[in-house]
Amino acid sequence: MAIAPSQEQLAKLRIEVASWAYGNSGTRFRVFGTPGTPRDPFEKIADAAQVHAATGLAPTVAIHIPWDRVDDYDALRRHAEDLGVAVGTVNSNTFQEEDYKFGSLTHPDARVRRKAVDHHLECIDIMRATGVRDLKIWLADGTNYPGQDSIRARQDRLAEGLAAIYAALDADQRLLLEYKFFEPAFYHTDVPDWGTSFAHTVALGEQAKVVLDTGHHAPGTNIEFIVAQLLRLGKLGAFDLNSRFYADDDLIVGLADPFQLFRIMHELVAGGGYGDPDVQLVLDQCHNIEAKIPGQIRSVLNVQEAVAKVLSIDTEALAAAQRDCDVLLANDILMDAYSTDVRPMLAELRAARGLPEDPMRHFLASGYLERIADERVGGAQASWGA
Ligand code: PSV
Ligand code: MN
Ligand code: MN
Repeated sequence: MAIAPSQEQLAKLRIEVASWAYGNSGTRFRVFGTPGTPRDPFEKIADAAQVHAATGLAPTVAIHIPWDRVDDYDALRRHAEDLGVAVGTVNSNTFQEEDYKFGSLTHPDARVRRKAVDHHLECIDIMRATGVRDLKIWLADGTNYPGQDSIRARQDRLAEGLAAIYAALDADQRLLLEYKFFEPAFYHTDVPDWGTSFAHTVALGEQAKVVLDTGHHAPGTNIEFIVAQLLRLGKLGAFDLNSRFYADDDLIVGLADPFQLFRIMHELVAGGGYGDPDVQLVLDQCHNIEAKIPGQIRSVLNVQEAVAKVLSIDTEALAAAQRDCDVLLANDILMDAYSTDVRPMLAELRAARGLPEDPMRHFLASGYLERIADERVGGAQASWGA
């Protein structure tokens, strides 16, 4: 009942990886080090390029400012290009400075708000220097206690700050606003849900879109519904992909709930977002205990498998079953595609494109991990936050 997707369809997949996935990360209990961890943004990009070389799926690398601040952004851009990749989304950061204790764009003090806007203007300059289209904004802003600040006034300040940032964009650049339901603020968050992000991005204009991070929803949320809705509204700019068991766990995409990933990708394909460069797929993950580059390879392959399963859905038969209100048949058609072992077809696709048929084995046998462990001794290892 499942169909065989064309290689052309399968080959449209592009997944952006994020520089912070290659640095050390952990929990508030402990950050574990790994031999060979990058010491600077150049080394992070070198590691990310390995993921693309092994899979052909990850041609761009998101950066994070200030973690990836360098003196010469043109050099960073050239370095990426020399390694066969490009710099991707620029992520701002207004959550690690003392000034931002009570908020950034929403802060009651105009001086702090100005500082937060200026940080985004710096990010836009970096986008120009690196040839990047997208600015992604995730704010840690919120309050911990009822009455701490005016929820409504904070929305007004947020709208004002976002408008100032939006006004600085070039015509071919985009502002992507990410939402998250809680943490680090616990009583209220200033951009907690897709509705809030949608409202602000609509007010800003066409160049503003919503980022959907799969880990940023309450348990039980039907994320694929949000995907369908934002695509219909023309406002889904990007995904941050990861897995969660409890909250913002940032685990390997597709490992906690592969069926959810399939359902999300189904709505992406059904809504016309698959293969559309305006709907970016990005990994926002941290590898606390597993090896980072293999963790990233596994992640992009998980997304590829989910997409291949979705492309195996017999959409005509599904539409007919839906028209007939044949509940069980419709579900059967979907589940048949989900149960398809797509690994052989993906190995064929890779072979046809001159890629290793087994990217993970190929990478592990390449000696890259041993080489960086030898070479990158001394110096501070990069970590989530530096
Ligand atoms: C914090 O929750 C976060 O994980 C957001 O998802 C951002 O996308 C990411 O950090 C990088 O700033
Ligand atoms: Mn995210
Ligand atoms: Mn997150």
